[in-house]
Amino acid sequence: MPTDKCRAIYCLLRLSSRNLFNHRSDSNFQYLYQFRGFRNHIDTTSRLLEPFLAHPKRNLRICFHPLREDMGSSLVSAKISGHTNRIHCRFFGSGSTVTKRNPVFSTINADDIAQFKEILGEKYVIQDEERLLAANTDWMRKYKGSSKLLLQPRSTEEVSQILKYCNSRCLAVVPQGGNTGLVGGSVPVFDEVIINMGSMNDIISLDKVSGVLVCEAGCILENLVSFLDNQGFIMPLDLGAKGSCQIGGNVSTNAGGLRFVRYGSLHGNVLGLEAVLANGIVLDMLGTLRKDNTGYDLKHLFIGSEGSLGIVTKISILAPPKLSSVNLAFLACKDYVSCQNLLLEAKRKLGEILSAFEFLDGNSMDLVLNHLEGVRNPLSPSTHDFYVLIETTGSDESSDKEKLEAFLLRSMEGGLISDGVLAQDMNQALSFWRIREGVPEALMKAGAVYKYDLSLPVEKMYDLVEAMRIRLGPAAEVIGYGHLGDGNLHLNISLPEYNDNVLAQIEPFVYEWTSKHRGSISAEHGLGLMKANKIHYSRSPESVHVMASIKKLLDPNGILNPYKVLPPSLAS
Ligand code: FAD
Ligand code: 2HG
Ligand code: ZN
Repeated sequence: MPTDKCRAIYCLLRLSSRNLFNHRSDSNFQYLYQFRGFRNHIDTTSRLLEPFLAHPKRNLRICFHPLREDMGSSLVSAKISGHTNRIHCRFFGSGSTVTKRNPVFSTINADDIAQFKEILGEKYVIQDEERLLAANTDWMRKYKGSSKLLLQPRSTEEVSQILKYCNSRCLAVVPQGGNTGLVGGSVPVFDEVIINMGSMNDIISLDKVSGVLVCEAGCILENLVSFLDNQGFIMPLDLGAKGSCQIGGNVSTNAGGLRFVRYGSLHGNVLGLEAVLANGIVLDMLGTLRKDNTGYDLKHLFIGSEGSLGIVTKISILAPPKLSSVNLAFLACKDYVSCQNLLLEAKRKLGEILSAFEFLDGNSMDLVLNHLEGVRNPLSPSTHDFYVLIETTGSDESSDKEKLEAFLLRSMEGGLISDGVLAQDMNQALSFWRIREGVPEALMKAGAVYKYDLSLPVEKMYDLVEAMRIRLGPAAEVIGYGHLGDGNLHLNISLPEYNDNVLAQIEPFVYEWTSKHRGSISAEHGLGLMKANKIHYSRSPESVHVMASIKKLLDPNGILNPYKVLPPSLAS
């Protein structure tokens, strides 16, 4: 047997001889779990938006001004006869995408501010420049709006009054949760009013028999995780942004995350919702029943519609019981086919206890090691082309462990795994997760990034990463990672700075490739602003037409999150 393999098998056996970590018995679990949560930091020292310039009837000389040298999102300014004027037009992500401000929308005036103060009280009507800057800027610092107003409602009634007023004045709004979205959906494009849901953060009830949690939309995911952990339950959703994202944002993006392979989509786990329509009407769909076939199930329209049909104010969600035995293995595979075969085997042999199956390629690992402090490769000194994390969660410590060990040894002997280590305690498990969850953060530190979140047949998925590497050559770092267990690839292209020539090589190629393989151009992040004009790559014209009709019915003035999700020409 090659020495590498011996070492790996030894490692697996040695480390798995103890139980890995036990949620119930470890009093430090809560702290460590929270530590794992990602904390969002917006760079408040970023420059404020320069005003746009415009003069529709003249020939304009248009020039691009990157807002930050390292993040090249572009504003358009124009000089007309030596004067600078406002142009209501922006370029985002793709050089070919131009968004124009819809002139139907009104502009905020003093009467509006007075009205909002009347509804919310002075403290919750925010015009402070620094806070506006953060709320106008997305997590990637790629999309920046120029809103002059941030509202923080504390009740459904306040949300209703805000929307009723905005609708009557034709003021456009952006619902905002934790602002961790990755497609430019959570920030204004122009001067839309930002409605941040963070002050609606009450946990309303937990039914310990059914496991149904009811809470307000502004609850931070990690706070719900902690609350449920103390009560002997878990959230059916886990993602790297848990320290900042809100359950309302998760529901509105239909977030997938790390546990999808086990617990499935929020379309299955969310039992009920309360949402406020554009005209202020409150839709009470906050049921807590597992089964309810009375007519159309309207809540599903709001799950994944990215704030374009209504503002979600309350949620009821099914929380699975916390189980006592959790194990995590960090493995290396020599090639992508081995990762794929390992997944097939894991589904067959670990079936009922499999709770995560994630992968990252060697380039993603290098990026994490180069940019995140304190992270090390648990399998060094060798480096590998692919890494896989397999987590199991079950109720029988000894048999779960036995099952996983047997699976890993068989996979190692069969050549599917070339090296591996089982976390021997919670700290080690957290350090393994840090590698996988740290990839988006490492990408941000590396410079500019083009992100694609694709659903593809698993056997084809990595071909796209390789095709992109050949296409772009050494000018860009192409990495592939993601939720292999769900057929979800995160293709990321990292560059020192944004470059329109490189972008022209990536798009529309990436969308055409995905469409040709019958994939989806948005597996879990949504369409937002980035892909509003790309929906046709994954949905038929007839489906898009029905979506536009639904939008028109629920939001006839188009005030809710304009320019996002659907092509603006259809939505307004
Ligand atoms: P925001 O970013 O504030 O908003 C997202 C969208 O939802 C916007 O269109 C906004 O208008 C709308 N919205 C927000 N709240 C409401 C509401 N109450 N009512 C109506 N509309 C609303 N996503 C995944 O699916 N899986 C992952 O594994 C994952 N990992 C991530 C890791 C990192 C480090 C980061 C930064 C992001 C990750 N994301 C992931 C992307 C992101 O979609 C999720 O973080 C999350 O679901 C967004 O929640 P949020 O509260 O931050 O919403
Ligand atoms: C993840 O799974 C997130 O880590 C982010 O969905 C993906 O950065 C990305 O492309
Ligand atoms: Zn993801």
